[in-house]
Amino acid sequence: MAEISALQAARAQYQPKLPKALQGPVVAVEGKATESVGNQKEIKELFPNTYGMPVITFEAGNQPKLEPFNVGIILSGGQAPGGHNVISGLFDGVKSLNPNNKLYGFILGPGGLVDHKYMEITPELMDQYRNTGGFDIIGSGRTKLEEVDQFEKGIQILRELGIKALVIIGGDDSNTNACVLAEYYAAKKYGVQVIGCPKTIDGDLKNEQIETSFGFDTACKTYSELIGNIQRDCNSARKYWHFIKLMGRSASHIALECALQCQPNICLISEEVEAKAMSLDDVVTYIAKAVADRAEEGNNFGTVLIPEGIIEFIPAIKKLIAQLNDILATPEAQNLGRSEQIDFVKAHLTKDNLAVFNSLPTSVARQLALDRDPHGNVQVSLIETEKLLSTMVAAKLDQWKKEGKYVGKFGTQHHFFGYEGRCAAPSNYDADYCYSLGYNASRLIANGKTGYMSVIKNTTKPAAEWIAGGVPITMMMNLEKRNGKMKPVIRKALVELDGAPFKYFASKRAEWAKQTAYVYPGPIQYWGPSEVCDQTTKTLQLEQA
Ligand code: FBP
Repeated sequence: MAEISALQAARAQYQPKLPKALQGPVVAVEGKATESVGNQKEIKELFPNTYGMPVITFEAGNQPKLEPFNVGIILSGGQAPGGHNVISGLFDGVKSLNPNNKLYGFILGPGGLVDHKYMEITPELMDQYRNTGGFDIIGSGRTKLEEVDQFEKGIQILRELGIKALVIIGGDDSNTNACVLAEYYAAKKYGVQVIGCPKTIDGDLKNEQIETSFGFDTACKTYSELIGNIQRDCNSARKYWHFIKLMGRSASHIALECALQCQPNICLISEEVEAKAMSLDDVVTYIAKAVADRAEEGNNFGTVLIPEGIIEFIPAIKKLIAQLNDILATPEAQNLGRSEQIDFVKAHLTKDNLAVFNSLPTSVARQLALDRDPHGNVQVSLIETEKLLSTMVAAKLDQWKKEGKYVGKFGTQHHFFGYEGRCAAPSNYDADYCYSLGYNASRLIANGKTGYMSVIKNTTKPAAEWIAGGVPITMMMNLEKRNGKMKPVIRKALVELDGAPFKYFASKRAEWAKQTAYVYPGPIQYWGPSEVCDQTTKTLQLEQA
């Protein structure tokens, strides 16, 4: 066995908490028939076997005796703290139904199902990963499961291994694919159930039924510790403006939560930039003004939090990306080499979009025009927005200086926090939440459900009061344009500008910009007073208040 740290050894002994209802046998209580959040007619036609199913809540009851069965699990997409606990919860849940049940992990994401790469998760293996961060027990990947050929290859191995149900742990795109797979296997009467689990540090897989995606809590606490440390340094040396880009491909939930925890001088919120139709110059002016205002008071230092997806929310750039996506989806574009693709793209852009394209620094323009992930998303984590913005702010301040305005000194440091937080050891919240999600998935399987996502609600209360159940994935769907075509997808939850977390931030930000009101959250604690160890995110607290 690999050598482990003293903390990891102690943490391995932690027994995650379960909702009371899951602590014994359960019955599934069914609610009313459901509708999708949008495009009801189209989604119903696309998912005739899995549309309209009721929301399920588990209550204490009698679990009928089941024959032994096997389950498969897949980790899909970006890492998020707590993934191993979803697996341990599922493992323990499946074994509690019958000790002869087996759990198989497909290796390196959905590709493992298609390529028949798998391993059995034994009790010894499982014990090495309890309460640890990372997805390394079986690895993750971004292969998109959407072709009939992939589904058919999948059923071959599922049958060979006697797998009755497959659990897919993923974000909005991966759970959309889970639903498509559930529908296909139901339509073909293959007898294999598919269950999803809400994962993503981005926090954008949430809705009325899902309070939060797992990993958001730990990732935000990890970034907030780092931001707090930077703020102490910043307030000690008083000579730098720190530009800190934070992960979160589209939504700004991570940036907002870190702002609520750390009280930086500035935090940009992409959704607000879009709503106010701000240009890149407007964003730069907003930051430069705060820098100049602080300089007036002799404070030539500060912190700026930047959500990584911001570039896509600037309306002119958003329009450009939408056209780039359509152009890149054409067969002609796909057959070209990278440099030819840029010329092709430029030749097909409208005049307005071409002007925006040409106004961007070459590296940013290339990034927007070329690399997409397998789901067709721009890879915003590769765009150095923190440097782009600080360079533009410096230029704006120089211009104001020439016009006679006092702007002080502007020294900068740049940071990007993303990968630092995705594999952190799960906080108590994520450890318990994830274990419960996995355990709960075993109960959805035992109750014969397919096309459902495992959900745990009421999580601002003590774990015993958490509510366990399932939500039909079709309920969260609408049609959106992807890779040039309208596709059924789970609707992404962006920051709501009339929601409590943003409203609280908006009420405080002017004060935080001017004064130095930093908060230093410190590292995640696993043992100690409950108010230190067991707090949920500020976002969730404000949303549930
Ligand atoms: P998921 O949506 O798959 O959970 O991933 C989210 C994320 O961590 C984003 O925050 C980030 O933009 C992206 O993954 C980075 O992807 P990669 O790991 O492929 O570099």
